[in-house]
Amino acid sequence: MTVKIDIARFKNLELTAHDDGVWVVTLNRPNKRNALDSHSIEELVEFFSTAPRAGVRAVVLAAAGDHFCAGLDLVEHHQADRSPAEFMHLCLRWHEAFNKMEYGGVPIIAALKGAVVGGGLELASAAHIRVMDQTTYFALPEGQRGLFTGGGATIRVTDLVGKARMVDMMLTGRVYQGQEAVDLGLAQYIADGSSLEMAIALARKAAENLPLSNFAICSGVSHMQNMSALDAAYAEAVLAGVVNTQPEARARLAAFADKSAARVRPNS
Ligand code: 1HE
Repeated sequence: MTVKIDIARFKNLELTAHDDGVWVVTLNRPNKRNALDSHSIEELVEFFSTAPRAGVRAVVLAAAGDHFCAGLDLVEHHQADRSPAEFMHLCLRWHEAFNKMEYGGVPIIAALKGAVVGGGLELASAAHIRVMDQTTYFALPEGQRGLFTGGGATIRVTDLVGKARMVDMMLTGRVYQGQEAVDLGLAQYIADGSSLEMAIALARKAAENLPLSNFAICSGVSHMQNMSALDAAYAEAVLAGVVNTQPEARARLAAFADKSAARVRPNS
């Protein structure tokens, strides 16, 4: 069953669908440096809950303006004067959105620029591939603001950079940028020019894969990381049983067998 995404319902996200099934989802509050207010989070939940059933082949997560995302909307948070329970429930909505991204089975490529900080880094780290440009920098300024991460940084950013670097980033507000950020794993690619262009090219490449293969890649790896090695091996075998016998793969296997398919070669 394919559901339809009603683009007109989205205000803080701008959605553009391309013919090849690649959707560009743009955070669209540049005047607020794309800070995530509660409405933006609800739109992320809505889009990423629906995308896996709407024929979306890959997503580029982009941003309007010079900065990817400034994290939690601190002004809304200040004005709302939330209770502990209210903020806990808000954080659970962030987790709902970011888990839908990480476990939804649709490849998400983040096109980063400028500030990727606080909850903005939590959002970026829920994508499957991160592309930065020369202006991009990463930080977790929560500690300096009297706050703590609430959108999954303790899990996903720690996964990317390791516990010691994560704690250092939070304690000291350390900023990472340039090639060092790639070397640490905060991004997988650094573009000389536009990160958006590179992200779209990567999304197009991913979108050429069969959707069921991408589903397995973009949900299975994350689920298996949460399991014991024994259970992960079992789940991998079951998933491979489904994916590797899909009828849609027959033509690709036939092309390999008759030598018409491209071979894997080193980069020239
Ligand atoms: C914002 C926000 C925001 C900008 N919430 N409104 N995140 C932070 O601690 C990052 C806070 N922001 C910054 O450090 C800077 O704004 C930036 C480095 C991102 C950009 O600097 P700049 O000089 O380009 O912009 P600006 O002048 O600081 O801000 C421009 C406007 O964006 C201004 O609004 P205006 O109406 O006065 O024009 C700012 O108020 C607004 N703005 N950032 C609200 N974050 C689930 S827990 C997650 C925990 C967190 O994410 S804590 C947040 C960490």
